[in-house]
Amino acid sequence: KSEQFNWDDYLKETESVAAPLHCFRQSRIPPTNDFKVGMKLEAHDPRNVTSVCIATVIGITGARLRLRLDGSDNKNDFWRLVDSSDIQPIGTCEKKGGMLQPPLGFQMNASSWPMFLLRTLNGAEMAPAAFFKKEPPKPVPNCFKVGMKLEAIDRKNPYLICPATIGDVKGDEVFVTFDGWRGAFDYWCRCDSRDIFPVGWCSLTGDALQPPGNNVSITKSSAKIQSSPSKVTRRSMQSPQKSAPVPAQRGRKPGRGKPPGQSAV
Ligand code: MLY
Repeated sequence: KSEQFNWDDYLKETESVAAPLHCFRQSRIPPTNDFKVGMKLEAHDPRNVTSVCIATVIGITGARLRLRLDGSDNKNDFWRLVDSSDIQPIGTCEKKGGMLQPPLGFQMNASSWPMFLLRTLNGAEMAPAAFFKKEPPKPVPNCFKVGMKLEAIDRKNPYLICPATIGDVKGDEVFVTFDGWRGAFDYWCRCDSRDIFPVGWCSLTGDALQPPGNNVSITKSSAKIQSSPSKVTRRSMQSPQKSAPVPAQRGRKPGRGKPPGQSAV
């Protein structure tokens, strides 16, 4: 793809607005990521959240860390923001009177855990406490509105952050729909989820923002399309939206022109 994704153009094309910053549980200025690959820290086991384990930084992406629990396999890596409350410096668990646990799926015999832990921490490069940033406060109340745009983690491919639209709002929850995908990746989450970000987040953090998929018409109005040749090209790669433009968009999700069909993976 030669054409680079640009939020300003895209918001105009889709006649939509970005969800305001204060809706998100994210810092207005993204935290700096000082971590280095190989550093160790403590992390809550995503598959067993009450246990605190040793994790190693396997990769750095924007304000996020790719983490792997020591003693676990390489199939269960997970990603955390540097200001996530799920991660902390080594020593925190013990200071609080807790015990470090083997990860779910510990590859060795459980009885070898104490020795494994000792060996793991011996000579380890521990991430300094100053690298961990304070988690931002929860936004209250839920101020998202249907149709607002955002950047969201694809939970099925959690290394990906993608352009998304609020498809529904219920109480403290929002329905995150992925632009250009037929619904297979959409999910409900709390409005204070750390998996959703304001428009522009990736460009500020240096994380990679995926372009929208091309499986769903991204435009709201066919009248608009004729005004710009570049948009005709974009649209021609997609199945055309047959319905006439509906100003009120009742019962339709803006930016998602088609009802759910077969899912595109
Ligand atoms: N199944 C695809 C990835 C799809 C990603 C969809 N997201 C961006 C909403 C693959 O494995 O290539």
